[in-house]
Amino acid sequence: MLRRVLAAAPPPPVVDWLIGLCVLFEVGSGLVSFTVGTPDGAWLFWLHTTVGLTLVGLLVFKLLRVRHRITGRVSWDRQTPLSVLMAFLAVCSLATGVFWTLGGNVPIWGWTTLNLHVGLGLLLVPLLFVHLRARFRTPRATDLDRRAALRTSALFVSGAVAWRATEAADRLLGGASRRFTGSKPTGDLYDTQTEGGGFPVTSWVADDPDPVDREEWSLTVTGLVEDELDLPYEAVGPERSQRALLDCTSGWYTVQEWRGVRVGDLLDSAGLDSGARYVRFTSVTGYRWSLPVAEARDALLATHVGDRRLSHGHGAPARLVAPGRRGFQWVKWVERVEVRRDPDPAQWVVTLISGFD
Ligand SMILES: Nc1nc2c(c(=O)[nH]1)N[C@H]1C(S)=C(S)[C@@H](COP(=O)(O)O)O[C@H]1N2
Ligand SMILES: [Mo]
Repeated sequence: MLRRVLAAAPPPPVVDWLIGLCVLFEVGSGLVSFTVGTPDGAWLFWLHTTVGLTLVGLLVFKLLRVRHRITGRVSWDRQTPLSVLMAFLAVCSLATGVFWTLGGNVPIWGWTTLNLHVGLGLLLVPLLFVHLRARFRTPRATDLDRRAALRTSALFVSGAVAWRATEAADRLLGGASRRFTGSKPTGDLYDTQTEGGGFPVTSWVADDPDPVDREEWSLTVTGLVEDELDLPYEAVGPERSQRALLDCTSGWYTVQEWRGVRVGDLLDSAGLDSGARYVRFTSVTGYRWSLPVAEARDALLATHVGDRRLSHGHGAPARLVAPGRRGFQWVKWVERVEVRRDPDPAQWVVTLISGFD
């Protein structure tokens, strides 16, 4: 039986290379997927799942091949503990990924199984490089013959079939409520009654300001505008209402009725200068995100959600509502709107470290 499984494997060096490449692809596609919020990017999630399931097959080949080195018939060398740890992490990150895909979730200290999947996957990257330093071999031409190519293709086809099968299984298990991003309705994950607006308060990392006093707060509109604005809370009046879906990369989503001021109206009051291309929203904490002007126009600075004023946790006095963007881009506690010519690559770092002193 084991021999028959191994007979379907590409040559060992090819398996090893494919594992390395697939892991890197999974980490890359997983990180990029954090920025996908509209269905035209759904293919990235399909690809991520297919390559992940292909990786399951590759790991089976690899573990069957090296099992003697682990079970001790060949004595351990200095690299073996690292290899065992990597195998463990790889199996766990694949298992958590598949489990989540099938609708499962076992929260641990407020972490969803999707968070765990991401964390385990990221841990693998540094270990992979250490492992490569010790065991790296350039592939030889003889490894890459036609048979190896056929077996490799067969493996990816099996991965794609397995992906379709998990989709079907998921539908049978009632997973239709999940988005293409993998996110589930909050009610599946949290006791929504205990949370302010019926959905969880989530801050990406360490952003946790003191409550912002509405009386002292004001919203400035600056940058490439004809007239700078400095608006008190009452002027950010909730005259515009919009239903929008908030999809957090922790794996939950919620549809809410948001009310506030349309960013396009703010920009019209201020008047745009000719070079205006981006609008940057900055929180009292420094956390910030930019949107292209056209997209920003349709965004909302919300002061209310549902029939209530925003709670502190959800970003009072005002937070960005950016339909089609992922949750981490919906800046909370916004105090400054800046019209700019250039994009803002540093926002990627700022969002991660915001709140750490
Ligand atoms: N200033 C600031 N805004 C933020 C965050 C943050 O940490 N700081 N977290 C973001 C993340 S990751 C999400 S999912 C949403 C969550 O909004 P909620 O707490 O109202 O559910 O806010 C976003 N806005
Ligand atoms: Mo999030």
